[in-house]
Amino acid sequence: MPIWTPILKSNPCIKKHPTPILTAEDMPYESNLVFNAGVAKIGGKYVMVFRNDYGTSREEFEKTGKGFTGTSVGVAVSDNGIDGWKVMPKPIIDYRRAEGRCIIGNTEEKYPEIKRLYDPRLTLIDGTAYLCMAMDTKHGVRGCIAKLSEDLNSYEIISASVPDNRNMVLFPEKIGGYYYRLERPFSSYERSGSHFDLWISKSPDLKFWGEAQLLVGSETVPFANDKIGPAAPPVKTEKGWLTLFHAVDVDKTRSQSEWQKDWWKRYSAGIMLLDLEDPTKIIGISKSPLIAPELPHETDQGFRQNVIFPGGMILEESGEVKMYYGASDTVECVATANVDDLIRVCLEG
Ligand code: BMA
Repeated sequence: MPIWTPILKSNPCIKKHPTPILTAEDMPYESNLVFNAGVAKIGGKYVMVFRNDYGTSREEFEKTGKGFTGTSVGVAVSDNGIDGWKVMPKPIIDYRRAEGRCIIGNTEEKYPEIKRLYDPRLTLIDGTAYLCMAMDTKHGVRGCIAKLSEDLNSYEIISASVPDNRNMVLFPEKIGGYYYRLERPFSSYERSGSHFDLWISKSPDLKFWGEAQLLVGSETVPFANDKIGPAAPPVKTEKGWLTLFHAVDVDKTRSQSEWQKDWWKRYSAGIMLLDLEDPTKIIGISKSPLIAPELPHETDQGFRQNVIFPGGMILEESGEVKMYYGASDTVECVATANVDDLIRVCLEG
């Protein structure tokens, strides 16, 4: 890999689990890459909903340029949120590229334009589990919200944004009578390049969304020179809503043609604290990365390199926070930290 400058390091309060916690080897069905999962605690168990790309490998991709033949969304359950993940025998969604449609997942009647659903985030609201997913359609990328069935076997889409929008996450409860979500539209017409920002909007019923506001502009994040976006659904603390975001910097030492040929982006994660009563107000935001790509499976071994993409965050009663992230678009990992340290990082920058 090229040497990236500046070198980014995770905040010292972060403890990374040394090895990935879920990989293609754990799958009972076709799988090459298991990553970008959403995680929530449901009925005392840890439920992980993950993305699974299949049909090629990095070696084959590099040699022949042959891409993946499908993307599915699967579910795994664990007692402790770290190991012992039991993967459910079938995915809940399965998109086959050759057929151009989902062969599992009952969505086509309502949304005939769907091509692919991926990067699930999971939020429990009043006992119901909701998935937010990126939804590729024939006319652009949409962000959708779906209800996950209690048996974790099926889902029903209840709303979808206009294109282009992605990386939606829901807050786990209503605030002042409204549901809130963080989202990342791709505002590429007025802003050249991919300087995409993080937005917030609200809804009375999870279907109709409005009063959208810019929450964080990508130019204000010192460790992003490209786009940013929401990561895991926020968790409630005494001091405010704690939420991760991803931040992308590109290797500006390389020419545009080199960028197009190779992978030239680096993804790290930051964290911020939002006002409990008015989450459109930022109380504090980290000025340096909270989680940066450092371990071999984060920097060198995967399908992509230097990608940390968090999708799940759980605050335990002990004050430990588990943060789940896809690494290198290849494996799923976890890091932990103490909630007070995370709040301090937001307040001190
Ligand atoms: C984003 C999404 C993610 C992916 C990341 C890094 O734009 O496509 O699914 O993990 O890029 O490749």
